[in-house]
Order: sequence, then structure tokens, then C-alpha cells
Amino acid sequence: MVLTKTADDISSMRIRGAGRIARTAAGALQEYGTSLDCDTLAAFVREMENAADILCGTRPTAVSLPNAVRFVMQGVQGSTTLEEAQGALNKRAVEFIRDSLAAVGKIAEIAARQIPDDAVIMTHCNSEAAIACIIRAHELGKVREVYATEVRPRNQGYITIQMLSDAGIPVNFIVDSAARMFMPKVDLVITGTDAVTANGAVVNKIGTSQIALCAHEARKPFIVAAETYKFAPRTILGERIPIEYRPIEEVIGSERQLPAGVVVKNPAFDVTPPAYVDLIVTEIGAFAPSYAPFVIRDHLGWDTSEFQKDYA
Ligand code: RUB
Repeated sequence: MVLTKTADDISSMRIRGAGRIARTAAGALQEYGTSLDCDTLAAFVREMENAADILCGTRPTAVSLPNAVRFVMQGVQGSTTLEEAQGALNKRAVEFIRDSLAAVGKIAEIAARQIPDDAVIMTHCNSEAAIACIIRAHELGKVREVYATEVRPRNQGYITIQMLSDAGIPVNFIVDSAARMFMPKVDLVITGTDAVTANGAVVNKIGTSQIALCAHEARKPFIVAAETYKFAPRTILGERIPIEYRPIEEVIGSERQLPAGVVVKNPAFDVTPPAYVDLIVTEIGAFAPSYAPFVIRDHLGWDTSEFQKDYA
């Protein structure tokens, strides 16, 4: 079944990166809804809610996933007839995917203005939003070279260096632990994000916070490229972003024997405090991390009374 396959592709990271995960989930909901043969609105909503739960359970950290699912499902849940629900599902899925892709272009345009001429840029992990910013700056003739990290244990850095090389950008490929050594050579750091919390903290690939710390120490701007659907509404009520821990085989490989009692830990993400983030660039503008609650309240349109009932 397409839905189960998509869920598996996301949890196994064949589909990865917060934006792509979100668009894939929206598309999977649309496809699943189209394949359903329900007689009543209630049955359709029930099936769709189950599908939404399956998708949201695949990766816990990227808030883009529940935000995308919620956006699409609002159309289904707010309908009064089966036909209306099916129409709303299609419309909202198409809208989400279109706006998500457009957001990346707008972010790139805004962020490129922040990049000085002859810039040396560091990036971490593989973020389509961050890479779009670098490529746009390169098109404007502003990029001298990029330092891209390897990103242990899943090595997303290889995808990044391929994308940058394909765009004709000179790349230095470094191991994650070399970030501080090369920080004096860079003008700024750009990463993407899986979630921005209400206090402006940035949750991104493990190692991001170390790089942000190094950038802070070296007085280099740390810029985050974030579509507004990467902001985490429920953090307004104090909820924390769950950090995904992945299988230890990703770190040690299946063949390596460890001494008895050694515990391997493999967190996939970490949290960069707002104090180390200079600018968050979204499709609605570039601002300080302290603006995060306003994005959640005013732009995402989350009314806290909507989920107050969970805490009643
Ligand atoms: C990917 C990652 C990316 C963000 C943003 O982690 O941390 O920086 O998801 O990416 P993983 P994008 O490889 O574990 O999914 O800008 O493409 O949404």
C-alpha cells in the first residue's frame, strides 16, 4: 500500500529532509484519500485520520510533518459532505506542496542579500532551503567557496557536496570535528532546520549546535533557512521537541564488536539556543529568533485555545 510504503520511506530516511518529508506526507494523504472507497463522510474522515497518525509517527522531530498533515487534514475535518472533504483534501495537498516549493525560492532570494561578496560559507547536513540560499547567492556572483561537513553517521554531507558541485560551486568537504578549525576562514554559516521553537531555538541535524557555538565564538553570523511551517506551534504551551534517537547500527556498523556494557547513543538532532542564532530567514522575511512566537501566532494562525483543551 502506498501509504505504508511512504511511511516506511520516511522512517528509514529514503525520504528525508524536513521540507521533502512534509511535501511527501501531503502528497501521500492526497493519494491515499483518492484511493479510498468510502460511503460516508464519517468513514472517510476516520480513514484519513488513521493515515495522518501513521505518517506523523514516522519521524518525531521534524515539525514540518505534523504541520503539513494538519494543514491538509483541516480541509477534511472541516467539511460537511464526503464530496467536499475529498475536494478539500486535494486542494489543500496541492496548495501545501506548491507553497512549500515557493517558500524555498523566497527564502533563497532574501538570504542571498545577507551574503557578502566573495563569501566563504559553511553548511551542515543537507538542507534544500540552505542550499537554495547558497545557490542563489552563487547565481548573483557572491560565493567564493563552501565548507560542507560530512554529517556522521548518515553522511548527508555527500548529498550536499553533490548538489553544490552540480551548481558549479567550489566545495571543501570536511569531517564534522573540523568545523571549528575552519570557522575563521568562513564569513557565515547557513543551515536548515527541522523545528524552530517558540523561544527561537533551532532544532537541526546533530552537530548543528556545536557549529553554531564555534560561529558564535568566532563572531561569524549563523543564519537559519526556515519555511514558516518549520515553526513548532505546541512549544508555545511548553511542549518540548522530541529528539529522535536512531538505531545504533548507524554509528557502529553491524560488524563491530563493542566491549560489554558500552552504550551507544545516536541522537539525530540537537538544539541550538537562540543566543547562537543571528537570523532566521523565512518566506515572509528575515528576523531574530525572538520573533518566533509571532510567526506561530500570526502567520501559522495557531490559536492557542485550539489546543488548550488538551490540557484542560
Ligand atoms: C535533515 C536536516 C536538515 C533539515 C532541513 O535531517 O537536519 O537540515 O531537515 O532540511 P535528516 P530542508 O537527514 O535526518 O532528515 O531544508 O531540506 O527541509
